[in-house]
Amino acid sequence: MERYWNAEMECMDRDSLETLQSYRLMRTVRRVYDNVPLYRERMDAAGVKPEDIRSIKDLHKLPFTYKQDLRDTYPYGLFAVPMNQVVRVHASSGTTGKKIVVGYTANDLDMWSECCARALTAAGADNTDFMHVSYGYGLFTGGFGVHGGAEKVGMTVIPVSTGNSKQQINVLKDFGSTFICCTPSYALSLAETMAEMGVTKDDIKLRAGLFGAEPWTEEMRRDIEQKLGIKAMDIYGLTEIMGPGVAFECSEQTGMHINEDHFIPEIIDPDTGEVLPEGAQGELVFTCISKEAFPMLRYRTRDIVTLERGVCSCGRTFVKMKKPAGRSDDMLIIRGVNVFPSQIESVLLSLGNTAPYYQIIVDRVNNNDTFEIQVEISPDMFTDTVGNLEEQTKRIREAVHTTLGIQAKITLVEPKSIPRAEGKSVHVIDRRKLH
Ligand code: DLL
Repeated sequence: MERYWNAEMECMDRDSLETLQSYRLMRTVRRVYDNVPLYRERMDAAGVKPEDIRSIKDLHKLPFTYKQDLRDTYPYGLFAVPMNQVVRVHASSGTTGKKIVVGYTANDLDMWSECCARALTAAGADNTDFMHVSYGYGLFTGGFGVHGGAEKVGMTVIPVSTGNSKQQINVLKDFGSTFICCTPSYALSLAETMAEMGVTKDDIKLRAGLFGAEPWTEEMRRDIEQKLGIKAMDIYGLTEIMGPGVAFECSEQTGMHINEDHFIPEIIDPDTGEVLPEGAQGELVFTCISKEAFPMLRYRTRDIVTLERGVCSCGRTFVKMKKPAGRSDDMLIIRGVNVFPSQIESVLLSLGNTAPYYQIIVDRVNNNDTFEIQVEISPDMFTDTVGNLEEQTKRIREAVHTTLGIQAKITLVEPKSIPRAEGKSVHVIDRRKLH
């Protein structure tokens, strides 16, 4: 039987939900207009006053907010409460290496935990479960986000964080973890380590897991389920809106329910900004209607998705989003880390000695992302000694690692070997076939 954390909200009839959304939207718009200069300037420029927003039908009148706005107001310029009410910040990387920073009041953290508790309950968790959290604890929202939800549910939380897979397997075994949260690729990597250690799925008690933070396919789901002997569920979220728990899967597993009492989704044409009709694929835009410290209005997520309305067989009335079909910008997620081609470009350019031609080749081998950067050397370097070329390769490798925090294979290639583009350059070859 389907279980809910908060049946009153999760199964609310549409009319009541829209009334609640309208009320919360009006309140949020008034508050950000009064407290955040950027929203006030944007709304003034668009000729929209808080009193023009009387229901969710007026949402389209509000201007969009973009990732660039978070960079321009770095670090705290979009916060809507005084800093003495902010009890936590999180951050994620952006194109320039400068992070984007978000904040939470105590009420915001409670709401976040509530959203993650809904996700965990939908995945079958309860207070008898042991929750192994292998998302990173730190500025990344993954670890702390699901941790809060698990505590709310009353699970016994084991905050392992990332890394040291062998030790993770020992903890899984010895502490009796029944639930796990990590990226789907890390789940498979753990399965591989388990096999190397001679530990079988019968030696552990895991029964389910909640995976997200990166795109993953149905094939990957089956692989995880089979190798770990568990039920694998999807969870979606992004730093700017809250972190994990913005949307979550139910037993039907045909999309993720968006916590619509807190976040209003819209689908727009990424090129024109026009709101698209029900069922169309486009860019997902979110408006936060209950957050205090960091309520984003019409935030452009860049994720390309389809929304599906109608009552789900699980009984929830919240709209469902299909698994994201890609991003409308050029951000790559490699081993769970956000990577922008422009970051690599600036590393290469800052080191000199190479031509400004490079190609990023990403693939997935044995369920692990591979990441290669082919860099064209300048003609004068072509005649250089092998030792010098090796030295150059090492410098690039180290600089890329310092900037991105992940290792790349660096391959120097001959002058003119990278294809010159006639229109936009193609810097990324992503062979992972995730969609
Ligand atoms: O990845 C938050 C999170 C943590 C979600 C743990 C789920 C679990 P960011 O680092 O800001 O936040 O990255 C957000 O990751 O816009 C999507 O492109 C992608 N993403 C997140 N969840 C999923 C998912 C966290 N389930 C960006 N499926 C988002 C596909 C996902 N893509």
